[in-house]
Amino acid sequence: TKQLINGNTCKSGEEDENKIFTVAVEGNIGSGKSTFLKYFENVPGVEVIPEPVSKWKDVNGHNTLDLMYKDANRWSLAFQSYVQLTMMGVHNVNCGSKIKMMERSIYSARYCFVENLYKGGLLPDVDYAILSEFYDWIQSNENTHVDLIVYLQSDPLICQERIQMRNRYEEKKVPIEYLQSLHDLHEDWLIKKNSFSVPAPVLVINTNAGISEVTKKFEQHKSQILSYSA
Ligand code: TTP
Repeated sequence: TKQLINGNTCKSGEEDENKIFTVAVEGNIGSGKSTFLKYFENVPGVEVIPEPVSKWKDVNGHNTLDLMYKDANRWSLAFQSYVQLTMMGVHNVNCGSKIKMMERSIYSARYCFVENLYKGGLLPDVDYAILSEFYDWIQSNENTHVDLIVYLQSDPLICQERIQMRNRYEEKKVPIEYLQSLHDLHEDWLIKKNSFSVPAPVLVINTNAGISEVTKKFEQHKSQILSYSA
C-alpha cells in the first residue's frame, strides 16, 4: 500500500492492473462529464472517482483555479503542476469495484490544457518545459494506465451555454475562443489522432442535446461500456 496525496491509502495500481478496468471520461469544459459520472455512480460494479477540482480551489486556503483564470501568465505553472499532482493521485486510487471511472486524466491535463495555455501564449516556454518534463517523469515512473476513453463531444457554443448556466464563479469570463481551442485540441487528440498518442480505445458520445436525451444516450451505451470490462 501507499499513502496518496489525497489522504487515501491504496495499493499501487500496477498490482491490480488485471482486475480493474479504468475508464477516463474526457471532453471540453461543460461537455457533460459530471452528468455522465453521476449517471454511472448508481451502476453496480462501477466506482466513480471524482475530479479533484475542490482541491484546486483550496490549496491551503488558496483558490488556484481562480488565480489561474484571473492571471494565467502568473499562475498557470502552479495550477497545472497541482492538477498534474492530483490527477496522478486519482490514477493511483485502487477502487474496490471492477470498473473505475475517472473524470479526465493526466493525459487531457497535459495534451489539452497545458497545450492550450502554451499555444495561447499564457504559459512561458520555461514553464511549459518544466511541466512537460514533470509529465514525462510521471509517464516513466508511475502507473497511469487507462483501458477506455469515453469522449463526450460537444459544440463549444453549447459548452459555453452550460458553463453560464451552472455559474461556477471562477469560470465566469471563459471566452468562446478558449473553449473553441480546447475543443480543437480534444478533437486532434481523440478523433483526428494527429497530435499526441491516445492511451486507450475511444468511445465517442455526442452530448449536444438536452439533459434527458443525453442521459438516454448514456443509458444506451451502458451495456457496451460494461461489456468492455468483462
Ligand atoms: P473540467 O475538467 O472540464 O470539469 P467540468 O466540471 O467543467 O466538466 P463538465 O462540465 O463536463 O462536467 O474542468 C474543471 C475546471 O478546471 C475548468 O474550469 C477547466 C479547469 N481545468 C484547467 O484549467 N486545467 C486542467 O488541466 C484541467 C483538468 C481543468
